[in-house]
Amino acid sequence: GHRPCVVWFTGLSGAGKSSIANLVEKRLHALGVHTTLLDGDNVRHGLNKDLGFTEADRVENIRRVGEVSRLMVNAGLVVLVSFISPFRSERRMARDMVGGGEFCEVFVDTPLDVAERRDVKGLYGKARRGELANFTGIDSPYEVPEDPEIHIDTTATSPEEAAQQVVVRLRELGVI
Ligand code: GGZ
Repeated sequence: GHRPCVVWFTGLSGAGKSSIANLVEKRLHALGVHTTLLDGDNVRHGLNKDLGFTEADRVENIRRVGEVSRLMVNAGLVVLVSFISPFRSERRMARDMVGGGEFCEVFVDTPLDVAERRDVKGLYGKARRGELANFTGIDSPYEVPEDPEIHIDTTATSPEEAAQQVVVRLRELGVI
């Protein structure tokens, strides 16, 4: 069995949040845990397609994701959430919405220079050339989590190892 909760991944664009969240989901499925995954791909193209990347839109993005997460936790799921969620105040808002006992924050810690060097989608390049405004880490802030339940240093940890660390921690927290 398992206890419903939200596992909230935060970090820069290209930090590896979605890769790790997907691997965690596979491992949880193998353990018979019912999960759902919310990320930019399935939320920003649907529910939140009216929102961009201004500060106000990011806050509204996270507010809606927090509300949906709460509904899904109440439906009994382990909800994996993967958004940059750059502001401490909005992560706090999401935690308060869901209820602190059901919220597990995972900081996917990839230094800006590492994410920028990878630049898988070419977005950092565009931001540096001025073709993309308000890009997190370039001309929009990322506030580092102060007290996350899980802190992953991706410069020292493979995605598989990171997923394993999350699963171990969820076991320690009594989620699974
Ligand atoms: C940051 C942006 C931007 C700007 C487009 N700033 O690497 P990706 O492509 O797949 O992840 C990024 C994603 C971020 O959306 P989130 O909903 O996670 O952001 S937030 O929590 O701050 O609301 C990136 C892409 O969208 N992207 N423009 N200006 N990332």
